[in-house]
Amino acid sequence: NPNSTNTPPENPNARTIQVLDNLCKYYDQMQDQWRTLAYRKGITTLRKQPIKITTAKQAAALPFIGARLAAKIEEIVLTDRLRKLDCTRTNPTDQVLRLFLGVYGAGLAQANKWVQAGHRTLADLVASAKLTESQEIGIEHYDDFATRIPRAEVEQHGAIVRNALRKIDPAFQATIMGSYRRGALNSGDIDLIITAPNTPLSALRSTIFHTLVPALFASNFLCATLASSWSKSDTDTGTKWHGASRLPNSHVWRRLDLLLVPESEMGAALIYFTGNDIFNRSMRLLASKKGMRLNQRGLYRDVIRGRNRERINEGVLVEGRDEKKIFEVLGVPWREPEERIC
Ligand code: DCP
Ligand code: MG
Ligand code: MN
Repeated sequence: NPNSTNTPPENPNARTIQVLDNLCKYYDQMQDQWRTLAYRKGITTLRKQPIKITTAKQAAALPFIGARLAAKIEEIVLTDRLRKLDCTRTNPTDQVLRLFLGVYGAGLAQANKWVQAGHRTLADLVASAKLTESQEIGIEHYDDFATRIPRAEVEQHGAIVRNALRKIDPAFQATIMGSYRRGALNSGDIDLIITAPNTPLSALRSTIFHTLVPALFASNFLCATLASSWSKSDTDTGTKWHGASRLPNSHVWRRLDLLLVPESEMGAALIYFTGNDIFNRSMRLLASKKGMRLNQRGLYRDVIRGRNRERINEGVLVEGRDEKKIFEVLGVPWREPEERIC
């Protein structure tokens, strides 16, 4: 979580932020996006304060801090803890749900089903739940995938992919994205964009899925495919590969995500894959308020929406190639990747 890495201990509200960040992480694990967003915004506000905020009244006067969050801030200052956090740590159903949500590919619906079916441990799932192959791998390497990856190791994984690519076609480029591009000291996974000049998606797809991925399996760098949009059909436009990789001499499996991007869509893909997810959501919302649409392929104008903001047409592509230009057209001042933490 970017919040935890960004608050120096000398910040007057460091302890309050630390405790709130733990609650925020809990909501994030529970996939409660609404509360996660609210807490991230409140934490960002608190981090900017030059003095220690000690009372609920003081806190409630600040932007993005409502009455309930303000009360929690006062509670932390007074008691050095948060009862809500203590509860979430001891509630057994929550604990099991969080455990199951940590399995690769398991969403809230799946995790809830497992809880409803009476499963309480990963061993229960292995013994008696019907699992997909990816879920089996997710359980087998549960601890590996839950461990943050140091920045230097993210770079090593990136370098191995780059070296393999260079041997296949020197024109291909791999760029490390996600939390790494935002400057994080450690990452949950390794996110790579792969592109090549003047190369249509179909050619990118065939090089990556036909040559690169098999070569990296053969060298024992890749250890598993968890999700892949590769299919034999040439009309298929899938662009992602999710799996696991490991460094030579290491037994720890890391999550690796590849995204294939034609040059003409690089700008939009850079924005999407840099994140963070909340920043992306706010950019998309802004686009839709301006009659535009932003997705991982481009920024579109003349988008017509119905009563409930549902989209009626595709819109006309304005910009896909240039990251800075997309900010400009949207009327958003440029933000360095390090500043895209909401
Ligand atoms: N993304 C998004 N919405 C999602 C998932 C991802 O917008 N539901 C985008 C923003 C993310 C980027 O893709 O920053 C990479 O996704 P990750 O899940 O790998 O997240 P991060 O790299 O940001 O964090 P972590 O260090 O946990 O991997
Ligand atoms: Mg990531
Ligand atoms: Mn990822």
